[in-house]
Amino acid sequence: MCTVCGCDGKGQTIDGHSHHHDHGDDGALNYGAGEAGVHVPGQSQTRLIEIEHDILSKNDALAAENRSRFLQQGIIAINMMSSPGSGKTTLLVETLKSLKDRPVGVIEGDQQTSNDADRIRETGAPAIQVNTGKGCHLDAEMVGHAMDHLAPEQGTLLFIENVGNLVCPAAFDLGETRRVVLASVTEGEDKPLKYPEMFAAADAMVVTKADLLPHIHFDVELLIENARKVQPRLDVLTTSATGAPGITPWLSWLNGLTLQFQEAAE
Ligand SMILES: Nc1nc2c(ncn2[C@@H]2O[C@H](COP(=O)(O)OP(=O)(O)OP(=O)(O)O)[C@@H](O)[C@H]2O)c(=O)[nH]1
Ligand SMILES: [Mg+2]
Repeated sequence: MCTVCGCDGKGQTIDGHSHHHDHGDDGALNYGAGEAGVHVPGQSQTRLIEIEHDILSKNDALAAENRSRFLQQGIIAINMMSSPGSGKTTLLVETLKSLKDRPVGVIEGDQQTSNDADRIRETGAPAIQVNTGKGCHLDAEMVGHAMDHLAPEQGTLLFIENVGNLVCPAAFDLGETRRVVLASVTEGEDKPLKYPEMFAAADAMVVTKADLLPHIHFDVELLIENARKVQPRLDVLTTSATGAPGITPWLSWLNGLTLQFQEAAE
């Protein structure tokens, strides 16, 4: 029996009240065990599924609009996601410095401040900041509005830096061409297992801050192994935006993607 709430470990209390958590073999209280995969006090699992379906279906319709707009304009849109401080903006700044010969644009998502868009504009690249307030992720509508303001030219390589968060951005399709998750070497090898939705939804993982490897205990191979447990086809690019090994693997990946799209358009 659960010593915290008195339930029988299968979601039933001894007085018959239903709970939305289960107990795993490891004894963890699992609030994601219900049909909705999430717990909100006072809401049934059925209601939560209805709410999620309602929100995500509206988002999916707007994401489809973004996707066809990207296709029509030959725009490659990269949705970049990670926990706060993994190095998204720093990687983008270094990337943009290397991509002076092609049209680029950046949509920056943060709860508050224009710090990141300011950093991007210093490279000369056009950027628009989206502040989500209490929101913890970008959604397709925000990206559509940002596109209206940014008005990227035909063939733009568009980077979308999502709000620093390893959970919520994974659920929201933005209409992007590819999803990229960043994982820095200071975060721990177990992040793909702890936040599987994010890694399962990604096309590529950029391992960042690899210049720090000589100074810390971190097993890159174990991180990759864990990530491929949740997404076996994940591309992996190990980088540092501030030292060795540099960002060449990431730039090559972007080039490969561009060639793929150019060939498909011909
Ligand atoms: N050593 C090292 N530090 C880095 C590297 N990339 C970023 N940093 C540092 O990590 C910190 C966070 O970097 P940001 O690029 O702002 O991270 P972010 O993911 O954009 O952060 P949020 O937008 O707040 O989620 C800064 O102090 C950077 O200087 C790297 O390759 N190596
Ligand atoms: Mg940033």
